[in-house]
Amino acid sequence: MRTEEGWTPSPGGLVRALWPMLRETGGTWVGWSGEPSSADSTPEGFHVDGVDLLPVPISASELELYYEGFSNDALWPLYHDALRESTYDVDQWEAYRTVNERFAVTLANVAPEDSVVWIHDYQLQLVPAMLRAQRPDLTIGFFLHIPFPPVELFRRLPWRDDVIEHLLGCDLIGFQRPKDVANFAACATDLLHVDHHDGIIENPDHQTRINVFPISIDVEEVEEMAAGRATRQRMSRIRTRLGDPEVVLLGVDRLDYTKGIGLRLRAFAAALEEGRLEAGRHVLVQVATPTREAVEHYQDERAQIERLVGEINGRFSSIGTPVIHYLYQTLPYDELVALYRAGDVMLVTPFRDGMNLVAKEYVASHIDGDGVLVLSEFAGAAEEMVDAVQVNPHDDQALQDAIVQAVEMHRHERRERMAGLRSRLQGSDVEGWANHFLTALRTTR
Ligand code: GDG
Repeated sequence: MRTEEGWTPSPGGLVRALWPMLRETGGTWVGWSGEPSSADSTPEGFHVDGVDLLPVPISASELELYYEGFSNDALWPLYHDALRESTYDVDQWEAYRTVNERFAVTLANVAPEDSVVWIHDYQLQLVPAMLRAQRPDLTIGFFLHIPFPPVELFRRLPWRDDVIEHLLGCDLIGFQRPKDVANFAACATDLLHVDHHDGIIENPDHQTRINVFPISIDVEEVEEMAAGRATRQRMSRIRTRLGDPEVVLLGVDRLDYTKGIGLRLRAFAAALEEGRLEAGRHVLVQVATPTREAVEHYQDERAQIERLVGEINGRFSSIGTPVIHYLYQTLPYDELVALYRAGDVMLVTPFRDGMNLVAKEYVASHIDGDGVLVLSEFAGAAEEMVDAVQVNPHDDQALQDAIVQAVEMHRHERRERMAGLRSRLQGSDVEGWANHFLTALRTTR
């Protein structure tokens, strides 16, 4: 992305995990710059903080067809339990192919002989085979950040065989959960009749390994930020401005229909209605980060959530003390960490989520050893975060009960659960995740 200081990589755990490695190994980061440009342009590579960056151009119309269209209006809903109807459009598919081919050609041109290429996420699923066809010397890995759907759903995709065939161009494919590995194996064997045994798929000229690599966060960085004086001051300022409530409940999500924001708001309102929670004593802060605003499902979701916030505040607030504080904004990361620290109860209630890093960031921020995480069973993070209050977000009553249980939880139990969550998280940070994947990838050949 472009800032006043020039081009910098978008902040985030992935960048933080891979940057030091790329700097050490002299690797190149190939990606979209974040701004549309002519598809024929050949952008210059540049060097930032010891790493070579090479932008791949994507035009405004490709963004609409490839990114907003095929990636986020066909694949994203399909891969998340078909929570919304997917649009299957042949022009979007063609644009997806074209952009994937452009990435493959760019990579084929820059990758040194016999080097390792690591491709990320659902927007680039065709790149592996396209790249292998041009550069069989390369070792190719792919990590899917979102769930891989069960075969009954995946079958709906008109280009289902192409997607699997192209992913099988990899030497290693990493997934978040064992279920994603099983779903992918079932799709590959059912649709393409390939031979699969012990996490290895046999292709005519190579093997593809499939395995689980649950992603994590930069635990140390979040902890350091949480411990800082500025964060502590910010945290107490937040609580004061919220009217010093007994319990601050918190939600932080991209405003995405997979995240279950509406359900959570309704469960909170129902608990107020039934007198299990009380305005003034209990306050909910919901940060909803703007995302994919050009896609209709996202516009609808935003309108529904904002109406709901208005209804609930209208019904339960008094002047100067709303029950829900709603921010449709992207906050600076240090402010987010202060909010995590200020949150006594964190609500992470997606219908489906590859992992969910917010849950991990909340736990890392709670260096005080207190705080309760309410976590959907349908987040990938639920596999590891067994000390959270886990809940089926489709069950209104169970969700309301989980929220009330978290609010009323005795200090002793809160601390015990948080200790369990924190000790598991300490042992699995994003650097370990990246090392684990790359070591597995390097040993595939
Ligand atoms: C995909 C998968 C998987 C959020 N609001 C703000 C902000 N954020 C940051 C959080 C967190 C990240 O965005 C969100 O990560 P999640 O994992 O929760 O969700 P997705 O964006 O859907 O990510 C997911 C992930 O990939 C990684 O593999 O876990 O399942 O869907 O880091 O902190 N950051 C800032 N301001 C905000 O307002 N600065």
